[in-house]
Amino acid sequence: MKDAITVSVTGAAGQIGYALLFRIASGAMFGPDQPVKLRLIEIEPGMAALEGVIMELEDCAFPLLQGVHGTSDLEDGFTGTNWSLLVGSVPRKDGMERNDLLGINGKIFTGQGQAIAKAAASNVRTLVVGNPCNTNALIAMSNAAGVPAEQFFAMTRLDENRAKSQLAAKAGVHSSDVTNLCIWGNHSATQYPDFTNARIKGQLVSEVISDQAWLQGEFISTVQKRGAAIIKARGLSSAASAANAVVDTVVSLSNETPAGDWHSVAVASSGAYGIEPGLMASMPIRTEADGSWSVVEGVPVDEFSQGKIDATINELREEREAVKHLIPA
Ligand code: NAX
Repeated sequence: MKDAITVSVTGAAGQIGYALLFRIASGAMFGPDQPVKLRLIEIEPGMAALEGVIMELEDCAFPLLQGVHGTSDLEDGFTGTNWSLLVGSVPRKDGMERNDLLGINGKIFTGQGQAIAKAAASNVRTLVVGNPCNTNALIAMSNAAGVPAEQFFAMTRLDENRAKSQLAAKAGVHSSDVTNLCIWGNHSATQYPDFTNARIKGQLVSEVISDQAWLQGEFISTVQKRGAAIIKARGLSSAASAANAVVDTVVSLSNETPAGDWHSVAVASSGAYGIEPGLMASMPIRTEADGSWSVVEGVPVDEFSQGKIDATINELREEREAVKHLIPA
């Protein structure tokens, strides 16, 4: 039997938590022979609901689940963790400006970054889901003294999956036939789903879908606004698909990327593609068999794409400016 992987999840009693924890415990994230331990973190008002979630996890009698611990104490929650999944944050309310949200949620991620640095395993990887996830990840990373920047990520995989399914529907193929789909920049309405390099059954999308106006217009806006469309239809924000994207992200960061392909996740830029170093920006990423990752080099960026990338990177710069008081020099 392998040693268990410890996974900490914040906001564990929330919607995404409820769709995510059971998949981690069932083996969907780390495979059918990898035991896991869960450390679930909530704020005090969420602790009663978390007790219920823990009872349900126990009632599943999952063969791979070696322990569940619920807490509202950050250091306790991140003790010995190998993967910290930062899902919890405060939702945007009526009348709240974007900068208010950045400030309120930003403060959560300073404390979490510090606690991860203090309590987690040295190999801990952190994936931020709670919005605005790129900038929250930047704050957590900047406050986690001693934890290497390459161990922090923010999630754009839901956007990648949404883009793949839109292209597949247009081309009349299965979503698994769509590869090389990169989301550039911020997980927000400025994100750029790059159709110019995406492939359908190995062929460039433009060779399969001739409707350039759709690609440059409706395709991009459908992906950018999909979250809002789900809120409108369901009355609640996407949760099961978000949880699925968390599973996909961790799987892709833990296993070798198929030859020639890439996956999307926001990482701390080291200057590739002219993206300002330090910003947490989504890019095309490759993972090696040993779990190390790198930015895929040489992906062509045409004039149209560059304009879209500039806009989303600019938004990330503005977000960083709004929270600069939370980022230690
Ligand atoms: P919920 O409101 O259902 O759950 C959030 C949970 O977090 C609550 O139980 C709350 O008590 C807890 N929480 C709040 N502050 C906390 C803190 N400081 N420490 C620990 N727990 C805390 O939201 P849910 O639908 O689960 O969404 C969670 C986050 O994911 C939101 O910020 C949401 O915007 C974001 N999303 C990000 C996506 C992405 O692709 N990156 C897509 C889905 C989702 O919109």
